[in-house]
Amino acid sequence: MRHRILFSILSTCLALLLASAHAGAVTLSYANFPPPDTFPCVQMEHWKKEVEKRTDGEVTINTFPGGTLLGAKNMLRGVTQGQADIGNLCMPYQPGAFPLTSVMELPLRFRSARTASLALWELVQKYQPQAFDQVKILTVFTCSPSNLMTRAPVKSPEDLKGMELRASGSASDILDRLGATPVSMPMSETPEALQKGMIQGLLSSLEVMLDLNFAQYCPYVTQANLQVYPFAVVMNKDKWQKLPSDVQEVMQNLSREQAEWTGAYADRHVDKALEYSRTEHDVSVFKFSDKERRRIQKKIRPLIGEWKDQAREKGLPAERILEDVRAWQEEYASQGK
Ligand code: 3IO
Repeated sequence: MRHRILFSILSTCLALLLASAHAGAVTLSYANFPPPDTFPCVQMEHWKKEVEKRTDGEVTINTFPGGTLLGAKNMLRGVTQGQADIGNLCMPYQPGAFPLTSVMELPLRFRSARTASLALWELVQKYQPQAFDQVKILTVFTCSPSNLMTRAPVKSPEDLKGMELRASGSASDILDRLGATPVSMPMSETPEALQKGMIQGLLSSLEVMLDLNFAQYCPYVTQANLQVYPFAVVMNKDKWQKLPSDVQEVMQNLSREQAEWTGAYADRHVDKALEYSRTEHDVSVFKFSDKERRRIQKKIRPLIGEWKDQAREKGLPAERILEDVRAWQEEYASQGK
């Protein structure tokens, strides 16, 4: 009798121990730099939900939006050093640090974030960029094609002359070629700069008109499709290698799907933000004529050649990379835009 009671107590303890060891066996922190409502954080919450669901509760992801764990510019270093297990970084915030994937920042005229995100995903699979050697890439994506959000109307490149506009990476070079005065900073610093009048607008994807309420400060939008901003979600390598293989598999299988989901979400959200800007803030949306577009392309096209020279100097097969990116662009654009 005593033995039976003892046995049942012991086996209950064992069962509880196993259950608690299973539930939340792996807990990971995920750092992000912009506020929670922005698309990089929406994709983070989507990924968290999918991973938790697909691992049956074996994994718990704790998310830290708004730069509460790591900021925009120290994301890669912070994840490499283990201050966060996972982090979302925007490559153009560290010009020169990503000589291969910076091809995505060029004025290649992607027409959607979905297409650009899938092209970037293919790019990192095929070329395994060295800049990410110290981390594991979980997924990649881009924002939707960038346009101008300004305090004053921009109807031709001449209107940009001397205008202080916020951008980052190649987007700043593009603004420079068009005669504007680029001010480089991460998106997370832009709301304050706009509020204080330090800048007269920005070059980025339009969903921030809604998510960061830039419609309040920028009554003018000029659709120009100048470039996209590429992002990468990276994980500390040691933490990755210590994950159970079933969890690694879930994350691996989610990588491309997540890139596509995020791109499609970003594109949808731009449409919603434009509708909001027009109806709630009476924002004027202007589109350059074909003639203006050709003049602009001519001014900024040399950036592609300059990227090639820099990439070649670093020993990269620049020509082949560009050809591949253009082929993926065409392939994925043919599925939608
Ligand atoms: C972006 C970055 C953070 C939050 C929302 C965003 N929408 C577009 C971007 C692209 C970007 O990184 C930038 O700096 O324009």
